[in-house]
Amino acid sequence: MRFGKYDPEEIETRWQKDWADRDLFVAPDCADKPKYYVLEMFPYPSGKIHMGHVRVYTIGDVVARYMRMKGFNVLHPMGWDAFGLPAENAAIKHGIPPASWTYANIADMRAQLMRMGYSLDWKREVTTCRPEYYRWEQLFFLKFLEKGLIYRKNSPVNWCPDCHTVLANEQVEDGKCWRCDAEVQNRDMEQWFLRITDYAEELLDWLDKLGEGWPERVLTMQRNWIGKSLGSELTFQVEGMDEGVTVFTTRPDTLYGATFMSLAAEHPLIEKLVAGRPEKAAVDEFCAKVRNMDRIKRTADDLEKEGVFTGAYCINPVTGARMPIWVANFVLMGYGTGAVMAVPAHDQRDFEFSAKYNLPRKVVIQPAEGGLAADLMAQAYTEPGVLVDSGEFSGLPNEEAKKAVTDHLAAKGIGKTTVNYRLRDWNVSRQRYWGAPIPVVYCESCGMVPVPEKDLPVVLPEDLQTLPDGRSPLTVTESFLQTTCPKCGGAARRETDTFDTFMESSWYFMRYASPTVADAPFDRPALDYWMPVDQYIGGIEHAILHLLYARFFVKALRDLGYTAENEPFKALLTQGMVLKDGAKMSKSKGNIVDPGEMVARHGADTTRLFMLFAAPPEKDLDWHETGVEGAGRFLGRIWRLAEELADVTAPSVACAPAPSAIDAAGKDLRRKEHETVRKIAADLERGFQFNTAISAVMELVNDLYQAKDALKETESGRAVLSSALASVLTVLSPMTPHICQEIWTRLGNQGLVSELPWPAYDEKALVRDEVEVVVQVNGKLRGRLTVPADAGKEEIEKLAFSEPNVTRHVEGKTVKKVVVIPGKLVNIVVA
Ligand code: ANZ
Ligand code: ZN
Repeated sequence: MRFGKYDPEEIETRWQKDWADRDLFVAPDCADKPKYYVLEMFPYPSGKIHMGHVRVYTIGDVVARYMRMKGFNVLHPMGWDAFGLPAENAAIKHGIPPASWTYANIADMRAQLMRMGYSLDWKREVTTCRPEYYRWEQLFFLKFLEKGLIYRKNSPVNWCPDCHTVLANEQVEDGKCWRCDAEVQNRDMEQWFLRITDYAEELLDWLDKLGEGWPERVLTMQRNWIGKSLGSELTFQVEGMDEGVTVFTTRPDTLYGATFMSLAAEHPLIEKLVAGRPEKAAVDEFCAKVRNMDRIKRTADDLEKEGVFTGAYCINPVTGARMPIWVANFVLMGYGTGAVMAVPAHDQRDFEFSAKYNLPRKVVIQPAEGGLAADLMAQAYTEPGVLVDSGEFSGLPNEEAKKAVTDHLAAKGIGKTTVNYRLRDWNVSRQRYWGAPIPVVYCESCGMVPVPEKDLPVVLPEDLQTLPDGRSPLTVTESFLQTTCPKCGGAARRETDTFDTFMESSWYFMRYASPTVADAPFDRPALDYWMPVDQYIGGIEHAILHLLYARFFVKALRDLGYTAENEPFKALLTQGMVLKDGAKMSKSKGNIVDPGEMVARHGADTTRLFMLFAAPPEKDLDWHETGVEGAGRFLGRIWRLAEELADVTAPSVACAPAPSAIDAAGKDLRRKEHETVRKIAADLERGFQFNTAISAVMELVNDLYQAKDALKETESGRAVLSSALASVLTVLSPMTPHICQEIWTRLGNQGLVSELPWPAYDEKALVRDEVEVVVQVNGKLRGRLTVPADAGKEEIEKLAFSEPNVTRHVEGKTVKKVVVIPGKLVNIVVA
């Protein structure tokens, strides 16, 4: 039989159509079968898929196809994270409304993904910029509001004074406006916050329970972001005022060494402290400057420590010393109490600060070897030690002293132990057009009034254009703005802020369970059946925010009764980047390889195979043309092998039963076939190690090439070849589904490879053949043994001694020595 030239384009598009026509990958809402939900992070519709997309969706597709063959009812959906800033930037640049840009991109990208042959359930496609989707987000907002889980607060935004507009963080470059280069300012505005901090402890606890399924480094990143810190709050009396300053400290053991006080520039007490003092002007100026710095800069280790003295003092409650009160740029208002008792001998930031402003330093913790002296220190001593110069606490190990000092102050009513989290409440409002509207209105008489549930969705007009200066057109569109107050019926204006796009990505994976249900966010039985996601796959860049917000959302929705789930993602795989010449592929580097071109040239199967073969999924992958060509050559090799064997083999299943009268060569190939099937399953179960799995198939194909001419000659040999070829196609089909299906069909097999069960190898087939071992007694050949090829030395020795002719020659003599060379010979020395 002639197969003709391997034409990936023709084969791939034909089978893709066939699969779509059959609804092959459409998942039922529920079933009696065990389910497996595999999900890759959904893409932002930027217009073109890039190699990073191809990599993550290929990995997910192999998982989905493998699990389907293992008998699971698989859910593998796709959708679009469709709101966001790039659409608005494109709108300004090209003069098209963000909506049309987005929808056109979705259509393009959908076609590109379809061309890759992914086993996606396109009937469940979710597009977050559609009111059918975001109306439920608006409903959750109302429920959160009712529960007090969402609130409004004044908070700084990036403000461009020239454009008169709020800038997203991505629009601030080096502290300057991306459009006009003006110096960006901080400006306070009313913003909406979700109380994720209410869930800090639970979010932290569950990280332990997620355990095995999540990469350790992601768990660590989440733990650090939540940043739980056990410490104490201690209060210092301000000299000459009826005020106290409360600090948060993790080191109450160093209280005797606290020599001054540092406040955040936003600390509410500052105004009172400097009122009427000569220091006021300098302090005001400094505070204004610091308030304009962003949080990241303020917490950087290498920040140049700066401060200003307020002129006021407070009193150290244990030493009675006067501590000058300073304002310092590295103290944040949002953490602890916004005030720090400075211990320059034992805290590096305080050390640097004291060095710069000549503030006193006092050693209160000595290392075991002693010898620490305040004047001689080059840096703070932050290690454990024993308390010195600390009154009644001197001599205590510092860990013990933490509790003792706090208890001592607690007895006086000026201290207590506390827990602090680095995690901040989540600001969910954005001053942008292309996002889901926040469903509240402002009425002159009633103030802020939530839009009633029955009036949802508040639909975002899709025909608007982002204003040339970047401002949201919602702020000037009367038809959107003007409404009536749901409470009093009077005139009201709509909220023009929209949701942070992280809101949409915090629950889309739940919507996939029942994406079209119109009277509720979820169909409960479907949701209960499919959740949680069994395997989530995505980039490490989402290790913190997206995953944390999604985890929080599930817990918050659970507490509203929408789901019984505690966590969204049972297991997480973070795939590596796609590099070219050692650098991440990016437009700015000009090293982009376009997947569309690759597929046109080599086909989807070759592109997929290269991606899977070039590196384990969690490692970075270096794109190189020779590797792609190699992958293509391997598929060509399988194509020609099948073509050659088509006439001599018969349709078969993988790992078919052994034919009778199988000879040694047949047994060898059959063993290799079963070993390969076993190895691939093991590699996939062990963290989806596709690259080693593919190597194993390559070896099997080599063996097939070597054995085929001999095996062709016998009936049993042909049966072995048929089964081995069926195994190659079956186990490779999750990775290169089109070519495997095409060959499968051409060989006369019925049905679809992707509907076959994952082959089960036969333990017996793995057993090695028997080999002959010669037995010598004192150098003379006395017998021949047939033993299993993998028999151990002991077993061979026993068999040798039970051979009658050998027994005869050793009888009555003393055995001096036995040498066993497995697979070859046994030498017995007797005297
Ligand atoms: C006195 C002290 C002595 C401190 C010492 C440390 C070492 P973590 O572990 O990250 O929670 N701190 C408290 N509030 C702060 C704020 N708003 N901005 C900047 N720094 C702040 O850090 C807690 C420590 O960070 C606290 O313990 C406090 O300094 C400082 F030898 O208090 B410590
Ligand atoms: Zn009203």
